[in-house]
Amino acid sequence: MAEKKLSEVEIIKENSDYLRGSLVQSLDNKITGALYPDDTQLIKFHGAYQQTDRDLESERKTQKLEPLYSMMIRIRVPGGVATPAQWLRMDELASKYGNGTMKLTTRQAFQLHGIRKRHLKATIQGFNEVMLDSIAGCGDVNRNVMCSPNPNESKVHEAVWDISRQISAEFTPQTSAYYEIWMDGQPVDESQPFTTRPQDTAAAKDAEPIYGKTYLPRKFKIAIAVPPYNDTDIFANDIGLVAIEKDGELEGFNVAAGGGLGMTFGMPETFPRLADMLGYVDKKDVLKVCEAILTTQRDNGNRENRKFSRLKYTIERMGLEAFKQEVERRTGFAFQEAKPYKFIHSGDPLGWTKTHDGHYNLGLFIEGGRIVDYPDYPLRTALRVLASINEGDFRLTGNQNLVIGHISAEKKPVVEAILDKYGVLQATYKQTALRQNSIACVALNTCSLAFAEAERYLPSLIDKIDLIIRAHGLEKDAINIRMTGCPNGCGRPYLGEIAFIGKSPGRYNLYLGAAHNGERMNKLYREMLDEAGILAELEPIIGAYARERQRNETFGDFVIRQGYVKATTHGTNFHD
Ligand code: SRM
Ligand code: SF4
Repeated sequence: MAEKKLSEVEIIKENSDYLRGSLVQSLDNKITGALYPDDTQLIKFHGAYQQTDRDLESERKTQKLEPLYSMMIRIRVPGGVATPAQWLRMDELASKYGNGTMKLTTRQAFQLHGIRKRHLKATIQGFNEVMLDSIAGCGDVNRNVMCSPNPNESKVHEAVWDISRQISAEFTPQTSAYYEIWMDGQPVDESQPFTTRPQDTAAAKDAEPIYGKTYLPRKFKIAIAVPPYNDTDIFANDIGLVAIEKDGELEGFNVAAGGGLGMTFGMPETFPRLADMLGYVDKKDVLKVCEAILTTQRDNGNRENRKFSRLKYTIERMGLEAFKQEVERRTGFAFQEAKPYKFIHSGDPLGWTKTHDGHYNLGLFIEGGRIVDYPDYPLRTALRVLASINEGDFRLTGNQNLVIGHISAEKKPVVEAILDKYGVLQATYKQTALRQNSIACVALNTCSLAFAEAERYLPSLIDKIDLIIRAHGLEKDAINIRMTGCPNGCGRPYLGEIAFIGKSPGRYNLYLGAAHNGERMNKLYREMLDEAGILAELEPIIGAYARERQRNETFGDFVIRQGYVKATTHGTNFHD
């Protein structure tokens, strides 16, 4: 039988000497703003992407200049909790080296855009000083581990946050390349148990006991949610963990595997897919189970064609039962039957909530996750001022929002006064529930894969949809609405009750009918709509929803009951 041909990225990883490649030379090369081609793959494992400013593409071409290269860097925040000092540092770096904005991502991480190659090292050193890192921000490894961003809401939330950081530490690459290249070999503060640090014993140096030399076949994602909120959209992940509690304490997890959302237009053999439930495990076994799933994917995932490398395709190929048995063989124990749980919503609770230890959390709506000073709304300044009083912490949510967490009763009025002064509270409270439940991926001008706008366009489209929503008295009805600039799924559009996926500039496919709680994907309703087409299609459906919905019926359920679309019951029938 002919030997299978490995994909190019596999060869690059194999030859990279544990992710070093020629990155040092690439960074030193002053003739171009770009990296050498192989290094553009390797730098992802260090958390960065080489990008170009797509707005300037034709202008630069006319001027016979190379594209305006810059780097995006993704900074991991396991479980999403950042300190005020970390927030202030990110804010500072955004101005000093970036484009003056921060992006809160759909996976509870920070992104900085527009960093010149020559400033990348200083940027990385800058956030490392405050115990943040970007290793495994991107690349064929386990990514930022998500969990409910309210650790102090209950004891269960606290325990879950702790486990998310343990999982993150367990699957952080061990190579010392990151520290060698960016930190001149300096380890970070070892007193911090959950931050990454190089393995300093000779034996451990550059061995990757979990990943091996070529890491995983593709990216890998883990998220945890605490019912009734599925605010991390766990079913979109390679591993989704549902926290199960007993008498107010965390008992264990229902474990789901094989979620992933990317697909390619015109290739129906690619499809978004939600994770399948494997069963329940006690909390003491959860790391072992995660490792068994991850290594099963490591050893069985497709390394020839990256379009089919994600765990979802491995499971489809192996069959769910065979996959489950292989995971059980690796752990040495069987899954128990999944325990009952109920998700009601995949959005974030906004406004004030009280924590189990007598403090307060404040959920803020951040449109598109972008922290920037708008001409009439100094959001970034407000959050900088707030961080400087050094109270509580800054929690990034999986819906691109922000929770100001763990505020004492004494400081609550101070926090409120600052946010009120800059209009941040009003910017959360005045919105329709539809807008509060919106997500848009970055798309243009930095994402090289975007076919259409998303983050820069969705707000103005929602202005128009809001008119319809208000006309029908639906301003308090939470409907998940999501937009991405391509079908890769970064804004988890397949889990939007209403979703737009960019096909070409100004044209979108419209998808309807996902479950409000993230347990069912949507389905294609109309193709290639421009704005007028979108509004014309949505107006009658929203009107019908206002008039004809049943008690407590969500928009996603309504459009299926009324036959606008068929329910998607599995990734394999998404395209039907
Ligand atoms: Fe993503 C690639 C942005 C969450 C699926 N994603 C990209 C790149 C790096 C484009 C590229 O490869 O050149 C985007 C960078 C744009 C930019 O300029 O910043 C990008 N993805 C994002 C973020 C920033 C979107 C956002 O607006 O928040 C999110 C960063 C998350 C993080 O902090 O780690 C982001 N991406 C997601 C999610 C949602 C999630 O994980 O919950 C998905 C769908 C879930 C999944 O993985 O299946 C997602 N991104 C993809 C894919 C398709 C993967 C696939 O299996 O087909 C790509 C393309 C690829 O990997 O080939 C991609
Ligand atoms: Fe880019 Fe597509 Fe991801 Fe949007 S969904 S950030 S356009 S890759």
